[in-house]
Amino acid sequence: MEKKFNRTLVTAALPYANGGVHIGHLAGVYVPADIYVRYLRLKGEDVLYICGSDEHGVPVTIRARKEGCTPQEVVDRYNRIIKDSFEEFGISFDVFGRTTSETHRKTASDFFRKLYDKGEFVEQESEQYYDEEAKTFLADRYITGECPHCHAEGAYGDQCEKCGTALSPEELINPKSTVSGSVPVMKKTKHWYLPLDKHQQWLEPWITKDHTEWRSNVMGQCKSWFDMGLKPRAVSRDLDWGIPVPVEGAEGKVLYVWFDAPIGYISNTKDLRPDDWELWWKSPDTRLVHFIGKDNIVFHCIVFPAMLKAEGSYILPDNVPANEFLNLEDDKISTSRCWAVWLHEYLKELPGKQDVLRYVLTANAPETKDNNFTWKDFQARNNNELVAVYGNFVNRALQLTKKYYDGIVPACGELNDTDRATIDEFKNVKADVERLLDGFRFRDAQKEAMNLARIGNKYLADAEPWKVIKTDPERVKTIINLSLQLVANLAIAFEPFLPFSSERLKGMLAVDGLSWASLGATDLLPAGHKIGEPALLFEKIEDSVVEAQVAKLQQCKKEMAEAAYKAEPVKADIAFSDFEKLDIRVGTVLSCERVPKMKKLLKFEIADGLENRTIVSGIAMHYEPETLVGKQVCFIANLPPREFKGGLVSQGMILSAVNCDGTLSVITPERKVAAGSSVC
Ligand code: B3M
Ligand code: ZN
Repeated sequence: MEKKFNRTLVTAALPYANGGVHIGHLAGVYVPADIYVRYLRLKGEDVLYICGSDEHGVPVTIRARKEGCTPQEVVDRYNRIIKDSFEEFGISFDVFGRTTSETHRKTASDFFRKLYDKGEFVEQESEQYYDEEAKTFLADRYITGECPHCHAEGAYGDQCEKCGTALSPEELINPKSTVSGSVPVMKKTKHWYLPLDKHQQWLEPWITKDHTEWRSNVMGQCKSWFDMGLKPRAVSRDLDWGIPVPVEGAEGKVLYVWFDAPIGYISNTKDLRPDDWELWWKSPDTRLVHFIGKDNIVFHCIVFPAMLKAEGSYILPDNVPANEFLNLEDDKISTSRCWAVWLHEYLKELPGKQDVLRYVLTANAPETKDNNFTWKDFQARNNNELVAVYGNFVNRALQLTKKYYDGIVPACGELNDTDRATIDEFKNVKADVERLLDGFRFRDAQKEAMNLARIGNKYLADAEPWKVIKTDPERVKTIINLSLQLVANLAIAFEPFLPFSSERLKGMLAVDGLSWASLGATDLLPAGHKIGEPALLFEKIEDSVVEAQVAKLQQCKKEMAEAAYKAEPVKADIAFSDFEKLDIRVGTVLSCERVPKMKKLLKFEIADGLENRTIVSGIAMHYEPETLVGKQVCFIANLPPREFKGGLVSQGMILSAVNCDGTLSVITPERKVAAGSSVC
């Protein structure tokens, strides 16, 4: 039997307040959740959309240390930035709270204490790395050393970024504390553990038998955890940033961030609804849905439910529609490699285009597998779908209304076969979109909405009102009436997906009360109603705009790589007399051209203060030859001549710097010097 729910509590993962939010976050969590809650609200359902920033944990302390400020300053700043970005993208949270709030501190602390008093934790001592100079236990991320697998230096206590292997700090060779630089020692420490091994008994059937409707990616991850056997998880940490563990003898210990963060959903609900928050969290007729990214699955499907069950009075999630990851230009989104599109930057650089990004991210939503965002595809979807299909239909229908009827909706006359076929095609749109949205299939649902516009374009193309107006003006009234009804349907169907555009479109139609229930109807705009002024719903995006975005990404990535570049070890010493044997000179480039059939080579004529010389250099992939003419370069003058294919002889070697990304830059003197000057 279908469970009957009376309200839905939707949560979206609390973003860490140690950085901004990027398109990966938006696509993975906040846009799909927003579509879902907007849809439920339009249907008149009782729904709350809960979010906030996750302000504890080691990443915040690392950021603070790097920036030389306090963790509180870091989270204050990013809480603002994140909240503003979401608001501007129309992410319609009912509340956006903070895990540093007093409500949250008390809620999380009481929650821990209740589990503690009920005997739901096991206490365990273990050995952990301790920094004796800084007098602090070290979180995994604060320890670096040599990777035991690939032997790269600078691997972290939880992962080697070079080879990607997950590590535990004891595995690092020559570990070092990044706090003081000293060598850490092992020291005993006590922590509280949630015995997930005991919870497996009910967790496993609850997910694998009672929730077979969960997405396969979510189910797959849960099953693999179960197959490995759940293990107790520590819910406290030795750290000075977080919520103190509320038991005696726990000085210097705080709740593990993954223990307090999901409780943030509860405390933020409390702040929003102080009087009836329990109805939302404890009543079995409330449906709880968590929107998250795939890296959070274990916490939302296993750890948090175990916490809720152990507490005893809470409901459990009904569904956890987790998304996979979104890549950017075929590469993993990475903050540290500067490979991301930040929302606050997008808003500045492409103002007013929030719906375009919402559309593209939904069209490419990583619902079942990782997906890819490219600026070319962004442009194509805008130009070929939003502009050419949706915007074009709306514009034609509204312009024709203005032209023929001075903006007044004409009456619908008798329907012919084309009209009836068209109505048949779109009358099921409501049921189709609803079925898809109820099943968390947002990209297909949006496709369905776009299909309405395709139907509209086809209808106008078939009915040809611009021709018929000359022979049968009465007939055109019906065509325009039906087209306008379709436009009104589009405003409704797109409302959960593209809220800003639907608002504008309703303004153009001069209506505000189009309800979801009336989706599919053909009498939304009565005859005689005067519509507003038509304007373009979407604008074409030029090549230069997306090219600039790609260039910006490449540039930022390059600068980041340069800043992080670790130079090669220096070669063995040589005698000074050996160095003196090298004759390095400056020459002026007289001409420079590509060598036919040799795509790497450039042929130079160099003025060297003597008789000039020809030098062949393998830098053709890095320079347009004409840009080098007139420049001064440094070259080794006393190498034996080298012969290339086709009898080409090089009399020297041009010196270049090799950048960390492999690009070559010729070395030139800082001031112009006489051709042939020697370099010493
Ligand atoms: N802040 C991790 C993340 O942003 C974490 C989510 C908490 S949800 C309770 O991926
Ligand atoms: Zn490694």
